Amino acid sequence: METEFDTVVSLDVAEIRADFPILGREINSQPLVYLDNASSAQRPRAVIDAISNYYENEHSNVHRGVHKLSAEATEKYEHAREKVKAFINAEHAHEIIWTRGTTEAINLVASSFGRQFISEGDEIILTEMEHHSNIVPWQLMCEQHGATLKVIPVNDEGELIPEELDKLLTDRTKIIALTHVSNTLGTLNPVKEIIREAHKHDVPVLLDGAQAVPHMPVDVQDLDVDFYTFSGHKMFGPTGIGVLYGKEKWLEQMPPYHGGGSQIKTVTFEKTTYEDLPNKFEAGTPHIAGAIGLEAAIDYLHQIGMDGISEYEAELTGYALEKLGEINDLRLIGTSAERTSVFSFLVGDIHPYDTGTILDQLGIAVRTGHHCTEPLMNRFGITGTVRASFVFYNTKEEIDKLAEGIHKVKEMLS
Ligand code: C6P
Repeated sequence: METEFDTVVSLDVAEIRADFPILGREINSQPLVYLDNASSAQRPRAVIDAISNYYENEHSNVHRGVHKLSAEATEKYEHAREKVKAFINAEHAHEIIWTRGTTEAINLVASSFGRQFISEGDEIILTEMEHHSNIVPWQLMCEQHGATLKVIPVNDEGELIPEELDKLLTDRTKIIALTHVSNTLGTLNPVKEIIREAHKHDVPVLLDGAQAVPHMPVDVQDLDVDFYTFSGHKMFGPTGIGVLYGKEKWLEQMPPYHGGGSQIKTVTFEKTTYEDLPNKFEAGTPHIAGAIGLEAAIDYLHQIGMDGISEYEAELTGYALEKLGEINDLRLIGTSAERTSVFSFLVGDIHPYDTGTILDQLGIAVRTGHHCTEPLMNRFGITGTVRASFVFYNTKEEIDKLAEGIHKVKEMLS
């Protein structure tokens, strides 16, 4: 199915870079080479302007006032929800729940789905490559209800071992939660196949889409996924805003996560009744500017075209693989053929922090450490890596600078 987000255009990267004010900065007297996008991407001027325009001209609380400003703010806030619905091709706008980010979205599902559907002896399936945000909420829920976690292992390339899923699925399996793309390995998981398999057993699937949504078109109906989560700040939008998509049939059955204003039909000291979706899950004054900023980010992505973005990033990925592959002693952690533009690596026996610190002196921002995936680090027998992650405003010249930087690190520390 064609959507308004399919337009393929060839990317004018110089023009795109000019849209991101921060990319013009110098760090340590060097032009900034920002390769920490998987942690948090930068914002284009359009997003910054949408947020300041909202605060300068349009702010009021939503869903509360009869006055014009409140009505306008409510309209904009709900318009942003419609925009997200179209962006991921959800069937209904009320299947889009605003959250603070991926972490809160997964906590919402673990807690609320858990209260409704999980009891002693039930099982939840995760994978070995999950971010802590897709482990800890399930652990907390399991402790509360007496359920257990089962884990799909990864192979040496950093890919899931699909046959293991069949072995782990039992009639006690209540949900499978896994990442669409690994934040550490860059692996793009075969999520459609996993969802199909899970549904054969009537088991719903939650996908953590934090590292997928900024890079490729996502269609939740085509995936037939039950829950999908992502964060605004990784997709060029504001921090503090994120999305939980859930199929209506699940969200309808799940109890509220937070309690408070704006989510209720009636309150007495004896009993509270709740609003319909999505309000049931949105207690309290929400991050209105965040939703409006996220809409501006989606418009920006739309303008470039998600297909064009993934094509360009695939080209950058190929180039980075070639350049990093030429460096002796560089060990890539995560070598799946199905991958995105996230690269975790070690250089000889040099500590990742030392590599990251020297790269920073050269103006190159990378992330170092366990990337909130400690179980995955244990799987590879390491404590951390250096991670460079690219998006559509990065260039081949920046990949060359990274490679030169790594050579300098080797000269200084080997
Ligand atoms: N990963 C990284 O550097 P929040 O913090 O809620 O926006 O996103 C959490 C999260 C969940 N799942 C995945 C796959 C993620 O990558 C992240 C965030 C950052 O890799 C910060 S730890």
